[in-house]
Amino acid sequence: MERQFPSSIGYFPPSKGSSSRSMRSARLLRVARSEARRALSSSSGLAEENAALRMTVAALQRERETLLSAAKSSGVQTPIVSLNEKSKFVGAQGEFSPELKFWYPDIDSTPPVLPCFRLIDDVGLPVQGSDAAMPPLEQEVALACMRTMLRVNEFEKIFHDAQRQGRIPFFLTSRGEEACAVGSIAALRPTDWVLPQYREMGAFFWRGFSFQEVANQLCANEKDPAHGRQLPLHMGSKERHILYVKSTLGTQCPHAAGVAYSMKTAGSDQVAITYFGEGCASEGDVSSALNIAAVHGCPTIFFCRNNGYAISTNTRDQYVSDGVAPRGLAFGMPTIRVDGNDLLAVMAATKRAREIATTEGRPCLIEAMTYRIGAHSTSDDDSKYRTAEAPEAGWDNERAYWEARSPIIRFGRWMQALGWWDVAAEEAVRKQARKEAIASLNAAQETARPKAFTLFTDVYDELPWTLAAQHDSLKAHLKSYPKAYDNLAASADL
Ligand SMILES: Cc1ncc(C[n+]2csc(CCOP(=O)(O)OP(=O)(O)O)c2C)c(N)n1
Ligand SMILES: [Mg+2]
Repeated sequence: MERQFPSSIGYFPPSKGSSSRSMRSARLLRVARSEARRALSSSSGLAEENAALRMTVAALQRERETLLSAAKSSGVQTPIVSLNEKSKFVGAQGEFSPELKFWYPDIDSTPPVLPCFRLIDDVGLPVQGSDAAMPPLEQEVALACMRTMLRVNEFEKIFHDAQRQGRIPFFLTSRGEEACAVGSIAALRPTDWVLPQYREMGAFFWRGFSFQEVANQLCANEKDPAHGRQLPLHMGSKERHILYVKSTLGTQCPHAAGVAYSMKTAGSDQVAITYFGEGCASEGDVSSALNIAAVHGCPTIFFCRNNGYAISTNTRDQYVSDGVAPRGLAFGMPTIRVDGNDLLAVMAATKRAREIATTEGRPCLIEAMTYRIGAHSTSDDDSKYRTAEAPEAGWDNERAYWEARSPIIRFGRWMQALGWWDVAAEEAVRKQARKEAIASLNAAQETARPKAFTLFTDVYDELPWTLAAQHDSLKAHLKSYPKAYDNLAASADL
């Protein structure tokens, strides 16, 4: 079993002057961990794993309450949940901070290593000092975020397997990075423009894409609005204010500056958000986009998902700087680094970025630190290059370490502490999503292929002579070999 119990669960520093209390804490934690380990070792599925994790969280919470009341009665200021000393993300390591601070290059003197903003720790407990920046999140919105992350997760599992079975040609997952897309899109307005890279399924689902719509696109059937002419996952929707995914890395970024500029000149208060990976950030287009957006005060949110890898390239072969954030500062825009596996921090940072973009009329950069759990795509074998060592002792490998810190687990624990979430709720959402995903795959595969004539539509009002010649040639070809193209039987439409 790959999933491991987080060995570093809970950050309860020994409280000053109270060794017996800290010894009791340590003992309680040891017991909780061993209970959970026992449950996990006999676990055969997600429900058991979740139950085990939650058992420990409950123990941690009980202990936390005991510490709190002891501190209160003795009048001692006891740090309850300390900040994790340093982040261990592949792409940049620095201190964590609960302060929602965008660094202004024109005002602040910036530290050599930017801190990483987080509100909840690795076990989903609010970090000390997080109250001020905690976004006011209603239960309904929190539930919607959780459901969306889970639905992304389940949908992606089914379609990843479908690719392995040869049912679709290509797929990639956002496993482990769900909070980047969901936390940021939930902080924006439905009319703000989105210019995705390709790992932002959460943004599509949040904006109302159904499983069936995505399945139609993946299966390239006649219900796909792009008539199967795009690579799988390269979708978009004008009504939902999402521009099409483009394969040419980085091109979304200058477009985002342009879209935001047009919103500004039209007097609209819409903003544009563009997502890009740390690998994509090496494209010249990204630097051009950052500069032009800063110079022209375009209300653009540049959202960099730093997940440690660009296909097989580890970040240490991508840059030697402190991650990607310094580039925002260099081009003159307010910049923040955020724990991308903390949905609450991502949401708070994006909300603030939107405020800055609209009220100060300038772009912002958010560098969200995360980890790519899956392979780059189904065309990739990550066993060839993934770092074997975990960033902390006690873990099988790097991937296992990060899987245990997945945004779904962390946010789930945070919700559970509020009484908003439990194992049964999670299982119900997962089960329903799996059912829906399988049904959407089957329905999409049973739907007819696009008509052959759609190869020539939607770009030119009148076909140029070059395409007209290709049209005639295809028509003749299909007529000569009708049996070879039975799924293009509609050649008569040409
Ligand atoms: C201009 C361009 N160069 C190279 C590629 C091939 N390519 C596709 S994805 C990718 C890696 C991108 O990594 P990153 O931006 O970190 O995003 P991630 O896949 O990690 O989410 C590369 C090199 C491309 N699609 N476009
Ligand atoms: Mg990457």
